[in-house]
Amino acid sequence: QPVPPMRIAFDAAAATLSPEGPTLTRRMSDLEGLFADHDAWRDAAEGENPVVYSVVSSPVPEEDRELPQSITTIQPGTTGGEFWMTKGHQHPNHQGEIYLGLHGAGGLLMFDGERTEWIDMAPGVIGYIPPGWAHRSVNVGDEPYSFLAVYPGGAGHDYGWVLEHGMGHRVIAGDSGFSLTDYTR
Ligand code: S6P
Ligand code: ZN
Repeated sequence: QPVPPMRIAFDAAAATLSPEGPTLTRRMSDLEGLFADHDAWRDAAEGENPVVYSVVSSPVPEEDRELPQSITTIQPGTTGGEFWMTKGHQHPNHQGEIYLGLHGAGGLLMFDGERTEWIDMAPGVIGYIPPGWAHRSVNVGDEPYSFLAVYPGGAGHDYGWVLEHGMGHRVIAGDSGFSLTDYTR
């Protein structure tokens, strides 16, 4: 059942969509297997269990031929020296997607199974994710990082692919910003 044409108010500064559809919140306990330092992850998950990121969606459904949108906000932080990030996923039927940076300093890490690409994301930057590239977002700053995603409704989310293959590199906090290290699972 396609949705009717609709007006969606988009507040880039507040990182909100209105009207709002489903909202997703991921806490540290939802992120098992992401961070290289498993003990640091478990301490954080069993301790304060902070919200690491949240995703608000417009009411456009994730259905074939629809074009949903969502805003992801990743809180600033590190676990075991790794910057906070999204789980990351592959679209099972290999469809493209765009991200538009809204607030803060982040990065778009992409991996096609062999090659890694990194795009510095800031307000006004569009990151293009081609079909077949798994993608993960990382907050490399000290304030919340937000971006708008626009993606094919039938794209789906394969999280297992990333747990199995990794993302090629990890994003590590350093004295001056961040660095990408080779992947060690
Ligand atoms: C959906 C799009 C984003 C992510 C969101 C959370 O195709 O790429 O809306 O779902 O950034 O990331 P993840 O990896 O937990 O779904
Ligand atoms: Zn996606």
